[in-house]
Amino acid sequence: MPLDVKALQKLDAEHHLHPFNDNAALAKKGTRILTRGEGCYVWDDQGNKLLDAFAGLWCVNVGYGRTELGDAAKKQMDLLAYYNSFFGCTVEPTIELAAKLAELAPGDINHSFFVNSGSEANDTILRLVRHYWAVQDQPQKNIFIGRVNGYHGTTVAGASLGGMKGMHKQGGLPIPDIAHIDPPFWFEDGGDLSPEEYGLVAARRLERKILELGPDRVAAFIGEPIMGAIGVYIPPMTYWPEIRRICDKYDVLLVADEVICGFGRTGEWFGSQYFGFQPDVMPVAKGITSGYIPLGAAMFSDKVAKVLKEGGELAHGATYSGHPVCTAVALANLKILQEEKVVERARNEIAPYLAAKWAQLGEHALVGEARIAGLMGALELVPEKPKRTFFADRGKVGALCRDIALNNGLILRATNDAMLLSPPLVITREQVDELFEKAWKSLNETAAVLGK
Ligand code: PXG
Repeated sequence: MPLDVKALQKLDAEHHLHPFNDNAALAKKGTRILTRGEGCYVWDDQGNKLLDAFAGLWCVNVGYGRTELGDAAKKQMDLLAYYNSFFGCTVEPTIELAAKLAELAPGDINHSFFVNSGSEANDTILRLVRHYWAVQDQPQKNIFIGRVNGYHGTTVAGASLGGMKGMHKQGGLPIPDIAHIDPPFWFEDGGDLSPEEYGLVAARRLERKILELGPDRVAAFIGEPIMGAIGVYIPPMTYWPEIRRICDKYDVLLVADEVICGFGRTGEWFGSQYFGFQPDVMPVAKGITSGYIPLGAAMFSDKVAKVLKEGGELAHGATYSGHPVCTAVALANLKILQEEKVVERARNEIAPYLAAKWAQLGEHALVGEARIAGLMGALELVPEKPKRTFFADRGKVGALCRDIALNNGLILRATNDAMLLSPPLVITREQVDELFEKAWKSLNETAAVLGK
């Protein structure tokens, strides 16, 4: 039976609050209802087939429609739909997933605390890292340093660690003892420096902030290896090793937020591996289940976990910490990623091909920079190429181009005037060609609307 779209839209407008939306405006316009997915495509309520170049919300790494994941969920639900990890108990898939993550995660990041989302992973990290210092008689070492325009989720701790001003305005954030430094964004901020020189300059902002606050007050630095939501800011290769050096010098824990970068997005299993640094703590979510079911984890190195394990009772946890259905689906998802060599294929076969196509899009008159790392990229739309400047009314052109692309059957996300790319890792070369054609056409149509 066809969907009664109008009736559903009415119910949606009446009863459903949407995240990151002007809900009154959306109610007038009517929501788009997605109905089906397969591989890199989704279908909407009008029957339109859309190439999802954003993998849902940076998460559908294995693509849509993998029935193995549903099979794993059903099998676990039939066997034992729920049991918790409190009272000295747990369940088999949760143990197996913790061990699998230890095998996959870089270096000695061998310990997982399970949660339901990336935001909760960061809430967990804020509490447990502060606890880590407190049980070592340094309760005053409790300040987290994040970055302006960083994104770490929307819970109280997540949004506070993040540095988005618009989010801080709602709900009285950030909470105390969180500081922010400017992000590494060469395109806007690099001036005449080479990207490599600029990477060091940007990293040394952390050192200045630690010295300003006092090293005995700073618990941790948190950053996304590549800043996603703000517009895929890919730092120069010099940035992260310098951050690691500074954290070591002042005994500050390094938290790499791998919620987007993790599980193959950059062509490596984790973003820290792409940039060649070793984190101490790592939130993960999204790609851990390819978005098929909610799951996140706060992951810790041997050194940090030892203190947490020997520091008495952990007064933290939720009903669904280590939910068996979610961990069973994660295991099935990681099996696909490993057995089908999805990450290696993305790195060796797709990333170079995609990078070449992306560079071609970078030649468009509207594109000031086409940046890409693995399967994560952005086209920065600018008014006056080759100047590294932005449109006066930031965000309008990006939204226009996004809507035009959608009309052309291509889902891209826009932040400000950057068009963001994050396709399923299983995208084929033919689908990259389709993506290129549709993106080029959409850039042309955007330019035409702007009278360019
Ligand atoms: N850390 C990072 C780096 C993220 O990108 C979170 C934490 C929070 O995860 P949860 O599962 O709580 O959403 C994220 C989430 C966007 C967008 O518009 C990005 C995210 C979420 C929603 C929208 O780009 N990233």
